[in-house]
Amino acid sequence: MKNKKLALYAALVCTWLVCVPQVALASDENILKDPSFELQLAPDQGGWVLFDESRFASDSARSGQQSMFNWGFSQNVAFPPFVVGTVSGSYQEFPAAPGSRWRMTGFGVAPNAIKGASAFGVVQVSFFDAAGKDLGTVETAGSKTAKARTSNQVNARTPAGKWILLDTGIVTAPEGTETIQAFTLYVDYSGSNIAQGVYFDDLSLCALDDDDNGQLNCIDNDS
Ligand SMILES: [Ca+2]
Repeated sequence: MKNKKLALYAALVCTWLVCVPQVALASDENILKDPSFELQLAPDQGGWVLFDESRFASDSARSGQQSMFNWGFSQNVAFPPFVVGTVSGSYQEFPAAPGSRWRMTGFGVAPNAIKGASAFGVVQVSFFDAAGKDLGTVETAGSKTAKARTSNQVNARTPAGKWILLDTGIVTAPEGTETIQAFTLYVDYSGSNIAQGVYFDDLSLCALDDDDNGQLNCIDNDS
Protein backbone atom coordinates (compact mmCIF):
# COMPACT_ATOMS: atom_id res chain seq x y z
CA MET A 1 0.00 0.00 0.00
CA LYS A 2 2.82 2.35 0.85
CA ASN A 3 4.37 1.79 -2.54
CA LYS A 4 1.06 2.55 -4.21
CA LYS A 5 0.81 5.81 -2.32
CA LEU A 6 4.33 6.72 -3.30
CA ALA A 7 3.57 5.94 -6.91
CA LEU A 8 0.47 8.12 -6.80
CA TYR A 9 2.41 10.93 -5.21
CA ALA A 10 5.09 10.67 -7.88
CA ALA A 11 2.46 10.73 -10.61
CA LEU A 12 0.88 13.88 -9.17
CA VAL A 13 4.24 15.61 -8.94
CA CYS A 14 5.08 14.68 -12.52
CA THR A 15 1.71 15.93 -13.72
CA TRP A 16 2.26 19.21 -11.92
CA LEU A 17 5.75 19.57 -13.35
CA VAL A 18 4.53 18.84 -16.85
CA CYS A 19 1.79 21.43 -16.48
CA VAL A 20 4.06 24.21 -15.26
CA PRO A 21 5.64 25.08 -18.62
CA GLN A 22 2.23 25.30 -20.30
CA VAL A 23 0.85 27.60 -17.62
CA ALA A 24 3.95 29.74 -17.83
CA LEU A 25 3.48 30.16 -21.57
CA ALA A 26 -0.09 31.33 -21.33
CA SER A 27 -1.87 34.13 -19.58
CA ASP A 28 -4.05 33.32 -16.60
CA GLU A 29 -7.15 33.82 -18.68
CA ASN A 30 -6.19 31.69 -21.65
CA ILE A 31 -8.55 28.70 -21.68
CA LEU A 32 -6.96 26.86 -24.63
CA LYS A 33 -5.39 23.49 -23.91
CA ASP A 34 -1.87 23.12 -25.25
CA PRO A 35 -1.80 26.64 -26.78
CA SER A 36 1.83 26.19 -27.85
CA PHE A 37 1.31 22.67 -29.29
CA GLU A 38 4.09 21.18 -27.17
CA LEU A 39 1.91 18.48 -25.58
CA GLN A 40 0.03 17.27 -28.65
CA LEU A 41 -2.94 16.24 -26.53
CA ALA A 42 -5.56 14.01 -28.14
CA PRO A 43 -8.99 15.57 -28.75
CA ASP A 44 -10.52 13.45 -25.99
CA GLN A 45 -8.00 15.04 -23.62
CA GLY A 46 -9.13 18.51 -24.66
CA GLY A 47 -6.48 18.85 -27.36
CA TRP A 48 -6.71 20.24 -30.86
CA VAL A 49 -8.98 18.66 -33.46
CA LEU A 50 -7.16 18.63 -36.78
CA PHE A 51 -8.83 18.58 -40.20
CA ASP A 52 -7.72 18.39 -43.81
CA GLU A 53 -4.04 19.15 -44.40
CA SER A 54 -2.94 19.81 -40.82
CA ARG A 55 -0.27 18.45 -38.53
CA PHE A 56 1.74 19.18 -35.43
CA ALA A 57 5.09 20.46 -36.69
CA SER A 58 8.60 20.39 -35.26
CA ASP A 59 10.29 22.18 -38.17
CA SER A 60 9.17 25.65 -37.11
CA ALA A 61 8.20 26.99 -33.68
CA ARG A 62 7.87 30.43 -32.12
CA SER A 63 8.23 28.92 -28.65
CA GLY A 64 9.26 25.47 -27.52
CA GLN A 65 9.76 22.86 -30.19
CA GLN A 66 6.33 22.47 -31.77
CA SER A 67 3.72 24.41 -33.70
CA MET A 68 0.63 23.73 -35.82
CA PHE A 69 1.03 23.61 -39.61
CA ASN A 70 -2.03 24.05 -41.84
CA TRP A 71 -1.37 23.82 -45.55
CA GLY A 72 -2.93 23.09 -48.90
CA PHE A 73 -2.54 22.72 -52.62
CA SER A 74 -4.73 24.81 -54.89
CA GLN A 75 -4.82 24.39 -58.62
CA ASN A 76 -6.62 25.60 -61.69
CA VAL A 77 -8.82 23.10 -63.51
CA ALA A 78 -10.41 23.23 -66.95
CA PHE A 79 -13.98 22.88 -65.69
CA PRO A 80 -16.18 24.69 -63.16
CA PRO A 81 -15.36 25.89 -60.57
CA PHE A 82 -11.99 26.26 -62.39
CA VAL A 83 -10.09 26.59 -59.11
CA VAL A 84 -9.98 23.85 -56.49
CA GLY A 85 -8.73 24.77 -53.06
CA THR A 86 -8.22 23.85 -49.47
CA VAL A 87 -9.49 24.83 -46.05
CA SER A 88 -7.25 23.21 -43.45
CA GLY A 89 -7.09 23.84 -39.76
CA SER A 90 -7.45 22.88 -36.13
CA TYR A 91 -9.87 23.89 -33.39
CA GLN A 92 -10.99 23.52 -29.79
CA GLU A 93 -14.53 23.95 -28.43
CA PHE A 94 -15.77 25.40 -25.13
CA PRO A 95 -19.13 26.29 -23.54
CA ALA A 96 -20.14 29.91 -24.14
CA ALA A 97 -23.11 32.04 -23.09
CA PRO A 98 -25.03 34.57 -25.21
CA GLY A 99 -23.57 38.03 -24.76
CA SER A 100 -20.21 36.73 -23.54
CA ARG A 101 -17.19 38.51 -25.00
CA TRP A 102 -14.07 36.81 -26.29
CA ARG A 103 -10.76 37.56 -27.92
CA MET A 104 -8.48 35.15 -29.75
CA THR A 105 -4.85 35.86 -30.57
CA GLY A 106 -1.92 33.87 -31.85
CA PHE A 107 1.13 34.05 -34.05
CA GLY A 108 1.51 32.87 -37.64
CA VAL A 109 4.33 32.55 -40.12
CA ALA A 110 4.74 31.41 -43.71
CA PRO A 111 8.14 29.78 -44.29
CA ASN A 112 8.03 30.89 -47.90
CA ALA A 113 6.11 33.89 -49.16
CA ILE A 114 2.49 32.94 -49.84
CA LYS A 115 1.64 32.97 -53.56
CA GLY A 116 -1.74 34.15 -54.78
CA ALA A 117 -4.30 36.66 -53.57
CA SER A 118 -6.73 34.03 -52.30
CA ALA A 119 -4.42 32.25 -49.92
CA PHE A 120 -4.07 33.16 -46.25
CA GLY A 121 -3.78 31.95 -42.68
CA VAL A 122 -5.92 33.31 -39.83
CA VAL A 123 -7.20 32.55 -36.37
CA GLN A 124 -10.97 32.57 -36.06
CA VAL A 125 -13.78 32.22 -33.52
CA SER A 126 -17.21 30.82 -34.36
CA PHE A 127 -20.32 30.45 -32.18
CA PHE A 128 -22.86 27.62 -32.39
CA ASP A 129 -26.28 26.90 -30.90
CA ALA A 130 -27.37 23.65 -29.24
CA ALA A 131 -28.16 22.14 -32.65
CA GLY A 132 -24.70 22.94 -33.95
CA LYS A 133 -25.83 25.80 -36.19
CA ASP A 134 -23.19 28.43 -36.96
CA LEU A 135 -24.58 31.64 -35.44
CA GLY A 136 -22.02 34.24 -36.44
CA THR A 137 -21.34 37.02 -33.97
CA VAL A 138 -23.17 40.08 -32.73
CA GLU A 139 -20.72 42.19 -34.68
CA THR A 140 -21.36 40.29 -37.91
CA ALA A 141 -25.15 40.11 -37.54
CA GLY A 142 -26.84 41.15 -40.74
CA SER A 143 -23.99 40.01 -42.91
CA LYS A 144 -24.78 37.13 -45.23
CA THR A 145 -21.18 36.12 -45.65
CA ALA A 146 -19.29 36.68 -42.40
CA LYS A 147 -20.43 33.99 -39.97
CA ALA A 148 -17.37 34.19 -37.81
CA ARG A 149 -14.76 36.65 -36.72
CA THR A 150 -11.38 36.17 -38.30
CA SER A 151 -8.11 37.87 -37.47
CA ASN A 152 -5.74 39.72 -39.75
CA GLN A 153 -3.95 37.42 -42.17
CA VAL A 154 -0.66 35.81 -42.99
CA ASN A 155 -0.82 36.29 -46.75
CA ALA A 156 1.13 37.25 -49.88
CA ARG A 157 2.05 40.61 -48.33
CA THR A 158 3.54 39.05 -45.18
CA PRO A 159 7.35 38.75 -45.21
CA ALA A 160 8.48 35.11 -45.38
CA GLY A 161 9.74 33.71 -42.12
CA LYS A 162 8.37 36.52 -39.94
CA TRP A 163 6.02 35.57 -37.08
CA ILE A 164 3.20 38.10 -36.93
CA LEU A 165 0.51 38.67 -34.30
CA LEU A 166 -2.97 37.50 -35.34
CA ASP A 167 -5.86 39.06 -33.40
CA THR A 168 -9.63 38.73 -33.77
CA GLY A 169 -10.31 41.73 -31.55
CA ILE A 170 -13.27 41.52 -29.16
CA VAL A 171 -16.06 39.23 -30.35
CA THR A 172 -19.54 38.99 -28.77
CA ALA A 173 -21.56 35.77 -28.71
CA PRO A 174 -25.04 36.15 -30.27
CA GLU A 175 -28.36 35.04 -28.86
CA GLY A 176 -28.70 31.27 -28.68
CA THR A 177 -24.98 30.59 -28.24
CA GLU A 178 -24.05 27.31 -26.57
CA THR A 179 -20.45 26.85 -27.66
CA ILE A 180 -17.47 28.71 -29.06
CA GLN A 181 -14.89 27.16 -31.38
CA ALA A 182 -11.41 28.64 -31.70
CA PHE A 183 -9.63 27.86 -34.97
CA THR A 184 -6.34 28.02 -36.74
CA LEU A 185 -7.13 28.10 -40.45
CA TYR A 186 -5.32 28.06 -43.76
CA VAL A 187 -7.46 28.87 -46.80
CA ASP A 188 -6.07 28.53 -50.33
CA TYR A 189 -8.05 29.14 -53.49
CA SER A 190 -5.13 30.81 -55.23
CA GLY A 191 -4.75 28.31 -58.06
CA SER A 192 -1.02 28.71 -57.55
CA ASN A 193 -0.31 25.01 -58.16
CA ILE A 194 2.10 24.75 -55.26
CA ALA A 195 1.85 23.29 -51.78
CA GLN A 196 2.01 26.14 -49.26
CA GLY A 197 0.80 26.90 -45.78
CA VAL A 198 1.11 28.68 -42.45
CA TYR A 199 2.54 27.69 -39.07
CA PHE A 200 0.72 28.78 -35.91
CA ASP A 201 2.02 28.99 -32.33
CA ASP A 202 1.32 30.60 -28.94
CA LEU A 203 -2.44 30.90 -29.25
CA SER A 204 -4.77 32.43 -26.70
CA LEU A 205 -8.54 32.44 -26.22
CA CYS A 206 -9.75 34.73 -23.45
CA ALA A 207 -13.20 35.25 -21.98
CA LEU A 208 -13.43 38.93 -21.10
CA ASP A 209 -15.01 40.36 -17.97
CA ASP A 210 -17.60 43.11 -18.35
CA ASP A 211 -15.08 45.79 -17.53
CA ASP A 212 -12.23 44.24 -19.50
CA ASN A 213 -11.34 46.08 -22.69
CA GLY A 214 -9.61 43.03 -24.09
CA GLN A 215 -6.13 44.43 -23.72
CA LEU A 216 -5.37 42.63 -20.49
CA ASN A 217 -3.47 39.38 -20.37
CA CYS A 218 -4.84 38.10 -23.63
CA ILE A 219 -1.73 38.35 -25.74
CA ASP A 220 1.09 36.00 -24.88
CA ASN A 221 4.11 38.12 -25.74
CA ASP A 222 6.48 36.53 -23.29
CA SER A 223 7.12 33.17 -24.88
CA1 LIG B 1 5.27 25.98 -29.55
